[in-house]
Amino acid sequence: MTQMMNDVPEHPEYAARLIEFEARIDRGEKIEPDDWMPAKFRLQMIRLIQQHANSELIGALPEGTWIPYAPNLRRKMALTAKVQDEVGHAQLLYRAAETLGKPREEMIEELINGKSKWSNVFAYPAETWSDIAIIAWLIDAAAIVNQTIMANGSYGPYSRALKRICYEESFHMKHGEDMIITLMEGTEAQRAQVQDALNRWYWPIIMFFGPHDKESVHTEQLKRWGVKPKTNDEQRQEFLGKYMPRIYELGLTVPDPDMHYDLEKDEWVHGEAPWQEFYDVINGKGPMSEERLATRRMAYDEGKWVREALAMMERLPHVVAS
Ligand code: FAQ
Repeated sequence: MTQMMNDVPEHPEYAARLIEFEARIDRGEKIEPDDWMPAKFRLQMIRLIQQHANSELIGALPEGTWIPYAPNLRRKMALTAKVQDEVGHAQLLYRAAETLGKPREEMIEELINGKSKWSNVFAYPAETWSDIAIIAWLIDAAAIVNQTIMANGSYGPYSRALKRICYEESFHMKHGEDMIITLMEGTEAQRAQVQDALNRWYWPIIMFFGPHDKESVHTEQLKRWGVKPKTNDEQRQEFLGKYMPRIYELGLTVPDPDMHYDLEKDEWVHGEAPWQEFYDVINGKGPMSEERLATRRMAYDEGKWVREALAMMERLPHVVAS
């Protein structure tokens, strides 16, 4: 399917249609599934939304593993609801990608066969309960910064899915912040555990926003087509501007000797992230990459009978009706 879509020839009146398409984007109009769009736009949107959907699905795993170990019933219920939301986000996003013509089944198969990407942050282990607090606070915060920006993008179904997702992510982030505050108000050992978790998650979160603009492959085109209103570096800056003060206020530090606030530039300056590690991780060589995919594969195999039963019901509508 992907190969076939790559080979789609552009329409003979391509140049004129492209001018009208870009003019619509400049006027702030949304592009809808039945509208004309360049084949490259369609492929970019499928790539982007598919990767995002994969990330929500895989992103449920580090937190899901901790549900049995939550310290009390209130935390357990909140974490269960959050994990359920993340899986729901994946379903919304696969649905948005399907509007562009790629079947969900194909996307799931590409995910479990390691052929498509998912966010770097979920290829790391969640070692302690404080990791769960950092994920819910800072990874959700980073996701909100990114998704609030992308929700203003030009593809209608993706933009609308993101608006809904952002409401739920805001709850998650508040829940994460509450967990962090509770731990920071606790014992010395609890504070040390949070700092240790932040030390391990800091660089993956810095790299969550993607490579620097000068290294980014897709930003220029995505920006031109109104899909990505702000660049990777601009999004990273927005995150640092909002959350570095909060990190310091809570008495935490980051493992980055170059981190400082530049008064002249009026922005936070961070050190160079371990970018080779980033490229290894997004190409399937993260510490938990294999294990995450193995878990998804197992869930896919165990769900086979449900998919088969649903397919059979679709073929026999009178059975459902009776
Ligand atoms: N991880 O040229 P660019 C969440 C890849 S949802 C992995 O800058 P682009 C919710 C990129 O795909 C998290 N790969 O490309 C949650 C490209 O590879 P390709 C996911 C990355 O597309 C919270 C190559 O590097 N969010 O967290 C990453 O503009 C808590 C070159 O990069 C989204 O997907 C990365 N971090 O990428 C769930 C939002 N960054 O395709 C559970 C939508 C870059 O050429 C618990 N996506 N790559 O092989 C975006 O906003 C953008 O795609 C970026 C940048 C920011 C990911």
